[in-house]
Amino acid sequence: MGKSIVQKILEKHIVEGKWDPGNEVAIKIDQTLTQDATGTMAYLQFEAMGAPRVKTELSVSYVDHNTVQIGFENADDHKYLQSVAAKYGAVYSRAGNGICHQVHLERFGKPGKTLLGSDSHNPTGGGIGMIAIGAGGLDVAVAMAGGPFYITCPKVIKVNLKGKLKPWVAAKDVVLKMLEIFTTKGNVGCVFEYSGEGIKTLSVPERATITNMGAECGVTTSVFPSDDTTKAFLRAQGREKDWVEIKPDSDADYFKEIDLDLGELVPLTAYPHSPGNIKTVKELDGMNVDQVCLGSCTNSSYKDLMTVAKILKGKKSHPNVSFVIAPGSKQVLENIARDGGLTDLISAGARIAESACGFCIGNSQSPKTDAISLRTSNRNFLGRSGTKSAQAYLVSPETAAAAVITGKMTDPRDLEKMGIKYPNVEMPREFYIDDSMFIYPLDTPEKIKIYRGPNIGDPPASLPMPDSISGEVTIKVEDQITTDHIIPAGSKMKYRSNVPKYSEFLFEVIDPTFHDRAAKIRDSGKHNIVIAGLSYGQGSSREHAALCPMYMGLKAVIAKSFERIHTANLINFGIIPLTFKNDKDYNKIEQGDDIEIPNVKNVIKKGGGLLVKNKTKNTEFEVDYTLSERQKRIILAGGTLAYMKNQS
Ligand code: MIC
Ligand code: SF4
Repeated sequence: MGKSIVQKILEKHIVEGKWDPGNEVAIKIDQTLTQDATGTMAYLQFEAMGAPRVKTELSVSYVDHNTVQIGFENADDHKYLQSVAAKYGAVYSRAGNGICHQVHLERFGKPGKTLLGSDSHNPTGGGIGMIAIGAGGLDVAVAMAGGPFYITCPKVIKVNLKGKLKPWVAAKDVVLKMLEIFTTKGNVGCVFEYSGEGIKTLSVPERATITNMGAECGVTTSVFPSDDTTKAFLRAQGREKDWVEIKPDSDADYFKEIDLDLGELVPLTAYPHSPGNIKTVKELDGMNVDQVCLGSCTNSSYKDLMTVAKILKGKKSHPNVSFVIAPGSKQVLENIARDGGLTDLISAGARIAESACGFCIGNSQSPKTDAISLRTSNRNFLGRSGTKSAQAYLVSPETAAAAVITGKMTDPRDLEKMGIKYPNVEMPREFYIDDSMFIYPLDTPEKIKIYRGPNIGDPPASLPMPDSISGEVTIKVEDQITTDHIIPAGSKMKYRSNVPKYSEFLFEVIDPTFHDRAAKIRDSGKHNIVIAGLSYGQGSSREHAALCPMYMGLKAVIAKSFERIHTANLINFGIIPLTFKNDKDYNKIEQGDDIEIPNVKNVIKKGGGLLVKNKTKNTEFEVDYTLSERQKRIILAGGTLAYMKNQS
C-alpha cells in the first residue's frame, strides 16, 4: 500500500513510536514559530528549561498580535522577546513586519519540513507542503529546547478537488464548504490532505487560506502537495532552492476520501457566532452592513488585496460602512503599493491598519453596538470583535468588496450586473523582498542582557495531583465552548505575561463572577471543577486557557468531549481532562455542586475506572480519561515543567 503525503513527511520525523493512526507518536520539529501573545510565556518557559540555545533548524519569534501598545505592557513584552531571541538564537520579526503565518509562508516555510507554532493557525504552512501544527507555548518551548512533539498519529482524510473555481468564488468559499461538511466538532486526530486535478488551479496563498481555516474544523493540520505551483511561489520569493516535490503515492491509503467540485461552489458565509454556521451569501442578500474588515492570516495575501483593489478601483466605500484593511505583511503592503493597488484602496476609502492581527483579535476596530461586521478572518465567536452585541460574518475578500460598494450583504457575482468585471489577479513572478524587519541572533549571546520590564512575571508553579480531587463545580457550560469564552483576547491580552491579572478575565464573556467565585473556592483549600459539553476548548492554542485556570486552583474539567490543543494544554498544566462515560450524566450535575473524585492519584498511577461523587445530590457517575503513560506522569507531577524538573 502506498503512502499519503502526511505519512511520508511524518515517518521521516518520528523519533518514538511508529506510523499507526490513533496511537501517540513523538516527532522531531524542524522549525518553530511563536507570536508575542503566546511567545512571552513560551520563552519564559524555555528559559526555565535551561537550554543554552534553540536547537531547531529555525525558530522565529514574531510580534503581530499585541501591537496596539496602549500602556507599557506590549512594548515591554516586545523588548523581552527581542532580547531573548538574540540570546538564545531565534530570528526576531519586529512589529510591523506582519502576521506570523503570512510572513512565515513568504520567507521561511519549506515543503517537507515540520513546523510547530504557538498559534492554532499554524497549519497555514500546509499550503506550502509542510506539516505545520498548532500547539500551546509550552510544547513549542520544549521543541525549541530540542525535545520532540507528541501527537496522536493522525487519520488522513483525502479531499479530492475537481474542476476550477468560477469567477467571484474564492478559496475562502472552499474552506467554508469544508466547514459545512465537517463542522467544527468531531474531527480531532484527523488531517485533511488535498489532492486531485483542482489543486493546480490554486496558488500557494489560496491553498494557505484553505489550510489555515482547517483549524476551525479541529483537525490536527491540513496539507497540500508541493508541486510546480509551490516551486513558482518559492521562486517568486527568491527561494527556489527550498523547493522539493512532495506528492502522495498513487495507491496511498486514506482513512476517508471525499470529492469537492470547485466549479460547483458558490460564495458562502459563516454567520454568528461560529465558523461552522454556513449559509450562502445569496440567502442573506440585502442585509445592511456596518463594517467590513479585510485581513487576518486567512485572507491578507497579495492576491487577496489586489483582487479587492481592482474591484474597488474608481469606487467609493458606502457611507454606512467602516472599511478597514490590515495587510498580512510588510511584503504584501509594499508589493500592493508598488503595483498601484494601495492607491486604489485608499481612494475607495479604506482605513489602512498596521500589518498585524489587529481587528481579528478584537484588539482594535471593534464595531459599533449591534453592528453587522463582515470579516475575511476565520473566527466569529461571541464577543471576539470586542463588541459583545456585534454580529460577525466570515466572508471571502470578493464578498467583502461587494459589501463595501453596496453597504449590504451582496453576492459578489451580482457585481457583474453593475458593470464590474471579475479581476483576474496573477501572482507576481517576483515579489519585491526586503528582509530588514527581521533581526538575526548574535554569535555573542553572553553580551546580551535579557530585558524584563514590570509586565514580565515568572510562570506560576503548579501543584502535583492530590490523592483525591475535592471541590466545587465553579461553572457549568454548554457545547462548543471556545478558548475565547474561557479567556478573552482583545484588550485584555496585554496581560498575557501577568497571569494573576489576566486570570481576572476568566469566563468573563459567559459569567463575569467566575473569577471571584473561583478565588473563594481556591482560598478555602478546595479545587475548582469545570463541567462542559461537546468540543470544549475549540479555537485558539492559547495556553492561558489552561494556565490561568491552573493558577485559580482548577484540577479537573469534565466534558462530553475536548479539542486537541486545549487537551494538551490542560495536561501541560496538571489539569485532568475527563469525559463522561454516559453523556446523560451531564444533566445530573449543576454549578455549585460539591464534588469529590476519590483516589484519583492512585487510579491514574495503577489504572482502573474513575468515579465522580456528587456530594450535594448524593449521586455518582463514571468518567473516562485517555492519557498515554507519558501524560499520566505529567498529570501526576502537576504539569510538564514540574515533570521535566523531576526528570533532571
Ligand atoms: C487567535 O486567533 O485566537 C489567536 C489569538 O491567534 C490565538 C493565539 C493566542 O490566543 O494568542 C490562536 O489562534 O491560537
Ligand atoms: Fe492573528 Fe487572527 Fe490569525 Fe489569530 S486568527 S493569528 S489573531 S490574524
